[in-house]
Amino acid sequence: MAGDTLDRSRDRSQPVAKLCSNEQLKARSRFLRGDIAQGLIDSSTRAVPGDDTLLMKFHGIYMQDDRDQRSDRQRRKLEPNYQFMVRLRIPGGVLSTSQWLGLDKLARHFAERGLRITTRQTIQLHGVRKPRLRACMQAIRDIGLDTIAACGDDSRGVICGFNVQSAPVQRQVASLARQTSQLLIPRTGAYREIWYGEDVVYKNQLEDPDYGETYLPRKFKVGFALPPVNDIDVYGQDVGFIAITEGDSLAGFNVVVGGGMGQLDTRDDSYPRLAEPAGFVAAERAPALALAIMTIQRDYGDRVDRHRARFKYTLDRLGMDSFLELLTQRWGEPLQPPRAFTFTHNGDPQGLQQDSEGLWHATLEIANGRIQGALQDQLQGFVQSFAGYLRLTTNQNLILGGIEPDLLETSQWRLDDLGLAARLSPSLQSTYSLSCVALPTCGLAMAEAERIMPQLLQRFEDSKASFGLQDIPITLRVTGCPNGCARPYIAEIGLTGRAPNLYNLYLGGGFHGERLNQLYASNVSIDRAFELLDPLLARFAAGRQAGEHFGDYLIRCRIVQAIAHGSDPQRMIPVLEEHS
Ligand code: SRM
Ligand code: SF4
Repeated sequence: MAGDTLDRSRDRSQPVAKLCSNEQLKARSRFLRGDIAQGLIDSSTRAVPGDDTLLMKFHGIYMQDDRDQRSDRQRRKLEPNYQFMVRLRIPGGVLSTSQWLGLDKLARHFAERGLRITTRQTIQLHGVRKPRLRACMQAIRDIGLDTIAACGDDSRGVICGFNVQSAPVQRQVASLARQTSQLLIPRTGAYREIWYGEDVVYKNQLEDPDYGETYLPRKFKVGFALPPVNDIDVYGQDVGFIAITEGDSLAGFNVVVGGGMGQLDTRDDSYPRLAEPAGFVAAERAPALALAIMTIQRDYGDRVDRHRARFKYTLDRLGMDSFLELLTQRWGEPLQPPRAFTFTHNGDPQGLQQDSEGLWHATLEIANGRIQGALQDQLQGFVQSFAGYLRLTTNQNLILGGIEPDLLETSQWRLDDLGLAARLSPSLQSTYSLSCVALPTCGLAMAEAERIMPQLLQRFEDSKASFGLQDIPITLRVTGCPNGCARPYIAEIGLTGRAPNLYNLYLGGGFHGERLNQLYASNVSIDRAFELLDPLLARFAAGRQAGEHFGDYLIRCRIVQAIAHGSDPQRMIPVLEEHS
């Protein structure tokens, strides 16, 4: 077992005095307790103190305020409209119908803006108020779910792709994703103590042995993909497991390491990076391997400069060879060489799919993952007498899974009756488009994303159609800031917010999520972005080779330069045709 050979000591080369403030806070938090419990009962404010907002992230909770109301409330000398975003932990995104109905109920009761499916296939509730937070967390527990480590410097929600070709392999991989999540979550009793009111005794060093008192230097993300579908963007994960099958059984996983999207536009030494192959591991050992890699990041990650703390930077600093040596020491043997596989796309399946055991799965398109108003009611109505299960996708859609063949027709009628049937056949382009939450809740947003996506998508579809490209999927992703929550740097077209209605335009990502895009123009309005895109779409329509994707065309014609898995920021200087 990898866990037996782990060196649990933090890298002592980083002097405590120099550690960034988050590190000091974690160290004195008594395993994530801080003063959260006291802050919750302070009725003089709807906020919690600054330190506790950071610690609450480990519990899956973010303090936010409604940014649409900020200046008005400031003028009226009112405190910001503080509220909390609660992010659930749903490894692999699978929910039972009763869990769905439970979430639906508690979203109506505790939150505003319904349910939000995220790009890591979980649910977020926005707008929960402080006096009701504890009751909300208990209601989540009562439906068999939790929010532990959904945010914070720990292993985040473990994601798992979806592939109907082999149902047994799908089940096995999904189960390993759940096991990995279970193995990597913090063990601290703080969560049960604060939210459930349990009497848990603070156990000092033994409370969270795999993490230690300062947890990880930064968030850590693990995902499982099932080729030929790269729906989870496995190269964007800190650790990605790519299922390798032999016939109808799972042989194991190729392991890729060091992916990540977030960057700061103000720092040249911050960059998105694609994960690189590290080797192959037998299926049942994947969770332990994820833990072994996580402990390398725990011990070697940068705890002084938080902006360089993600595992991708640790890996670049150590070098792949040294990382593999370290891993061999902790793992007890080298990983086997990676095996052959192919990815063909990275979106969700459209409409109805039948799996290898005959069960049907219906993908419902959920624009930007937001489920509220009439849609929330329609889904509630459907799920009330649905015999299958629900699967959230990393493209923010909802799959009605496990429909028995003899119930398919009835399910289709019911979808039709409830006004949901059109969601089975969304436009091709919407299947390949993604945006992050951004305004009004995200405190880091500099521009709109979710709220402008419907108009932007329509405009892009019109543009494509005017060049006869309506049947060609192009991955399009929009985020409200450079953090990249909709993984924009892997898209063929990425727009990342810089200021109200100003975006950086990135072009040339790989359609299968295998290549980063390049900065093509900075600080452009949406109108200007279309002025730049239209001539490129026209050239693509005229000069496209059979089956060629937009991103590949831009590379072939040297409109942008290819960067593969590389991470060298010097190589990110684009070959610009035009600057704005
Ligand atoms: Fe994210 C921070 C929303 C997936 C990179 N992300 C945030 C926060 C919590 C803002 C904050 O720190 O105050 C956003 C909350 C907005 C809101 O109002 O709900 C936020 N991130 C989201 C979600 C909800 C986007 C969505 O529209 O679905 C996704 C929730 C995932 C989940 O269920 O766990 C989400 N975030 C991602 C992804 C995609 C992924 O993981 O596959 C990324 C890029 C991959 C990566 O991590 O490199 C991502 N989020 C970030 C970053 C940049 C991290 C970095 O390395 O620099 C931040 C900022 C930070 O951590 O400092 C961030
Ligand atoms: Fe917020 Fe930026 Fe993430 Fe969008 S990309 S949700 S604006 S942090």
